[in-house]
Amino acid sequence: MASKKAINSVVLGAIVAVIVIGYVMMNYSPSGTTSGEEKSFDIIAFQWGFEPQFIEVNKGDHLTLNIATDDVPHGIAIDEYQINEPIMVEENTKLEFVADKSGTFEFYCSIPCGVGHDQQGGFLIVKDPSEPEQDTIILTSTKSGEKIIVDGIIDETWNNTPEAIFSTVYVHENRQIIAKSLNDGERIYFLLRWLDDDKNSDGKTETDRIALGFDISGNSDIAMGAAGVPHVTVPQRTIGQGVVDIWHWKAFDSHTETPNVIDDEFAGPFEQLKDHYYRDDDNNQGGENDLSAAGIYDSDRGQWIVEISRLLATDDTEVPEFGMMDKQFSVGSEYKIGFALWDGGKGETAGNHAVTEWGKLKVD
Ligand SMILES: [Ca+2]
Ligand SMILES: [Ca+2]
Ligand SMILES: [Ca+2]
Ligand SMILES: [Ca+2]
Ligand SMILES: [Cu+2]
Repeated sequence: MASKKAINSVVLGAIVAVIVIGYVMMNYSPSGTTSGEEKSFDIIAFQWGFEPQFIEVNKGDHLTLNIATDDVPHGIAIDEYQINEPIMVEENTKLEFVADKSGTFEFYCSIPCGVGHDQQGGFLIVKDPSEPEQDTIILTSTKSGEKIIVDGIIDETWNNTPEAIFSTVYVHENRQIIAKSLNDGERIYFLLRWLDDDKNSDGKTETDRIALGFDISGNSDIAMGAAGVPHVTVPQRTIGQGVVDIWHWKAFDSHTETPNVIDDEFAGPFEQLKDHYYRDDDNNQGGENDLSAAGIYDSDRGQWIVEISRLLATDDTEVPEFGMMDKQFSVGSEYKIGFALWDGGKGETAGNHAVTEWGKLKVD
């Protein structure tokens, strides 16, 4: 049922894309003036999410949202657009409005519908074509013969390694992750630092965490894609229709009650993730945990310092139905890299976290 819907929306999306492209071509003018396009989306609300979860349009577009529920009554609210409408069983809720404000706006369920209600949300992303796109952040993994010890202590070699700063853009904005990378032709190393004023690593609060994501399918919507994904039915690591390798470090792991843990994970498309969430150590569906990591909290500066390492190439290259499981790296190539960050002291867990856009990892 659900996959049929997904297919229908893909087909519909393709038809819409053809129409839109045709429309754009017919109306193309060198001056770049647009009066906004007609864009229509079919959205399914369910316990507890919306599909699709990310709707991306341009400022000035005339939007039609056709929304239906798959189970119980829900609502849809977008505060910044003063929208709040019920979605009743076997009825179509039709919303028409002009996307006249640019930015990323959360939409959420406005009718209590069960335990996952608070997590039921998505994002309307309104781009302003006249604003220049933000430059892609490039992190270069420098070739080095020096040995790096993965212990959370900054080795001498790191001091001579260039850094790249990734800023979070969704849910919690402008948190900065200072990243460096080295490789020795066999292993890749990352040094990650970020400011955080409390060390949440004793299991008494939600835990501090960081995750790296590497786009595998090439079409993952947003780095880690994940902002606001309902946790109850779907772990937070969805990435639209994409497939992502995820390296997920936790200051404290509540499953094993151990500090300083990294999971070697994998996330597939939204509809499939429910059944195929892969986590090496407690839900093994094949594959090895190929990651090593260590984090130390620097209380003088109020920052986390985490070192992570993995072989450039692992043995986990295939899982049935999904293809590649671990992203494979080789010297001389470029990859999409993104980050997610949780501050446990602020109660952040599951989909409540900060994510960056995709940046680029260049392995030299
Ligand atoms: Ca070290
Ligand atoms: Ca914290
Ligand atoms: Ca692996
Ligand atoms: Ca993996
Ligand atoms: Cu709901």
